Amino acid sequence: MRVIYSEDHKLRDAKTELHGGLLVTPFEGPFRAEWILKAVKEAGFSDVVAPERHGLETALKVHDAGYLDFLSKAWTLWQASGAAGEAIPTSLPVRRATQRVPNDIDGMLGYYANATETSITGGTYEAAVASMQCAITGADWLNGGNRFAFSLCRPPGHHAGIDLFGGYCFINNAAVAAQRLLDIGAKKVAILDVDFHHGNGTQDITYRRGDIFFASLHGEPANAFPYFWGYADETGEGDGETCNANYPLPRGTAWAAWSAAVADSLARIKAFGAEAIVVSLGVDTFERDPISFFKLTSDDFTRMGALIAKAGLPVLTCMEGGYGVTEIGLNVANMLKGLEA
Ligand code: SP5
Ligand code: ZN
Repeated sequence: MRVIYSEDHKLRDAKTELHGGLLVTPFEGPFRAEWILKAVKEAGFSDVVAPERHGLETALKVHDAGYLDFLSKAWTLWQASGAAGEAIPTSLPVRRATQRVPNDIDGMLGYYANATETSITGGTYEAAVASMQCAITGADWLNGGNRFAFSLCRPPGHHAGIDLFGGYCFINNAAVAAQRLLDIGAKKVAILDVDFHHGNGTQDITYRRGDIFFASLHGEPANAFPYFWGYADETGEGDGETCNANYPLPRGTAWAAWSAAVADSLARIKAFGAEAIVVSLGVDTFERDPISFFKLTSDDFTRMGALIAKAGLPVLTCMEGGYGVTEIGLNVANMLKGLEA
């Protein structure tokens, strides 16, 4: 399995996350990619390469152009506004508000946010672009006839919508990878999101499309971030009708119920006719994750990989969440080992 990794993830090193009423050190930091890289190398995945450079051509097919432009200049505008800290959205265009992009950076931040825990900092955009390039390079590796690739994306992407950032995400790496697979020859692909949190950004991007099947297993929205997306009755619209499958699961969900849901999602993906699967891999389903409530063990991640591989399709794994404990590295390595077993 080829691993695609960029040192540029380190450019995303926010000092603040709004959590529990305080500005804390973010759960999503550079140490995550370092722990994961170390563990996958120790597990024998030694084919680690840097991503190819790519511009925004593919990203522009899944994101709004004004949004990407905003991301590219948000930090500069924020600094010019004289603010002392990192850029945090405060005013959002909620129910019945006028949906119009403000000129003021404080207003723009709210317009383009779907959550306010995530600060934008200097280097965030550059790191997000490098993360996206890892995803594209992984898609190209599959297109070269290889069955597996692991894009060690950081920052993660699955909460980034068409024109929305939040949940530690800015550019939707998995959606860009799926778009790339379509652009280079696939007719239909699937994104299987096994992060603890609903992939609301990915769902936003794919919801009206018939060429990408999106399945997400996650903490039930009534009790888990992102709260306002991820119910089972969100099944797709227009061309994407029936192409969206949500599996909201309760507190304490462990392997038995989790694996039954993933087996169902894989059957749907096969029936859809996907030619490849992009896995949004969050290991925040781990029993000791600090912000989540599932109960998967480290061995369950090996089983997860094996179960996904059994679908018989090429698999591009893109890194999403997983926090706090060094086992995030082991859990990722286990999933990749399970895929190859
Ligand atoms: C990529 C990814 O995993 N993003 C997750 C972003 C979650 N951010 C907000 C989480 C709020 C969680 N509150 C948990 C309370 C635990 N006691
Ligand atoms: Zn997550």
